[in-house]
Amino acid sequence: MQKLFTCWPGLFVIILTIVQGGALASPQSLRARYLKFDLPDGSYPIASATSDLNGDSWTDFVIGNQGSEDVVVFLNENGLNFHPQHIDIKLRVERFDKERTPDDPWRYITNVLTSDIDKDGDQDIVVTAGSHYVPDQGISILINDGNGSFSFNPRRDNYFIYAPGELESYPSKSVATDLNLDGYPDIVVANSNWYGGKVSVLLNKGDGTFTTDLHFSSGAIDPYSIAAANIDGDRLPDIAVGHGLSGELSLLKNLGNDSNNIWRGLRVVGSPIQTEQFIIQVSFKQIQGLQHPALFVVTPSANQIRAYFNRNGSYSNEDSKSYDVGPHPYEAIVEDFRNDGHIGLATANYNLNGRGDQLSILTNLASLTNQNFYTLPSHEFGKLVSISYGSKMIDSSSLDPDDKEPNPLQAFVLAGWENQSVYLMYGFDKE
Ligand SMILES: [Ca+2]
Ligand SMILES: [Ca+2]
Ligand SMILES: [Ca+2]
Ligand SMILES: [Ca+2]
Repeated sequence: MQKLFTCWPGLFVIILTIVQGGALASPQSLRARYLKFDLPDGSYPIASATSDLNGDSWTDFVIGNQGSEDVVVFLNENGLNFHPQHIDIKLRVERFDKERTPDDPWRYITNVLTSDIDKDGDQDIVVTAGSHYVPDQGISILINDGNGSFSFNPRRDNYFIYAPGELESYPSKSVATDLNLDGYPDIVVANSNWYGGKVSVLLNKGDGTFTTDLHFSSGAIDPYSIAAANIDGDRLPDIAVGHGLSGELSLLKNLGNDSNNIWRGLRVVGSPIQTEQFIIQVSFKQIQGLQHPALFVVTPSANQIRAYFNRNGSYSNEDSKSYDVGPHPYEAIVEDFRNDGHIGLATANYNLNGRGDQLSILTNLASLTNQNFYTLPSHEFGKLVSISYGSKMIDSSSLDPDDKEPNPLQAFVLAGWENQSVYLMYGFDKE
């Protein structure tokens, strides 16, 4: 069981120097409040997702623990209390009928996402897990019983990925999207691999189970991150893949169904874009005034996020823009944080060389205005690796009215890998 700490008055103020590039107007370091949830030793939270899991309109959140190979669902009670439920997805004992010894290699959870897999109206959880060293890698499905409790059967609800000819690959990120337009979300998995490049597709059979034997070229070496959106206006969702080792960004067109209604697969289109950086996350977002979604690419070592804009179904370096977001962004959220029609960008900045973990929020990408940094106190060297967003997450009615931000219910979930804690940051100062 976690302990819940309420940290008030929260964060102290640090004045940062203006980030390099000078494109942004006076970024500020301001104060936010946060709640901290300590996880058991050895958890190493690596991934997060937000969704209303029990239909009460309050945003709940999910944490995937890399070390302990379990998922923690935090149900949100009226924005005031968060009730953790641990779901163990360990496989080796079940699958090999033997006890795990301390020397046995673990699978590592790499990603969690929510999607209504069985189309019953409740958001389910898709867990991606694996490592270079074990054969048990792939996808675990946690089905929501409707009130935020999840059933998981290690024998029935695990799907293993063995891309043919792929040595030492492991699934790093996944995305859920309905590839064959049958109404059921399918899953596309990036298989990180320094010697090859494959994505695997799990087609949803419609009953919450999947076919697993579909693998496609990702277009470059080491597919690490993945996102889905329709980039060419043909109704079919397509796939973007960000590569780690090769730093290339590729697009996979969804070929749709044939005349017998059999899905035809994914095919790389065009040449990959070379970023020369490890691409840790890709995500699509439809932006006002643009016909097709923009593609946002996170490269931690570049200290920035790059957006690629779609022209006639393709993306290029020439039609892209960089946003300075502070040191070492590890994951980003692109969202209309103020519900005012303006898309913003928030990043979890990984504490590198003792510079402090930060949440960076830029509330208006178009005008490059209102950029603020919220830095965790120096004793919270969490190494933030994941960020998620909830628009109705915290009841901050007790805050000083002078401090209230435009959207007082919003909060960000930040996973602190190193100190095995999760932070909910909220209550952002007015600009
Ligand atoms: Ca809820
Ligand atoms: Ca469901
Ligand atoms: Ca489908
Ligand atoms: Ca398409």
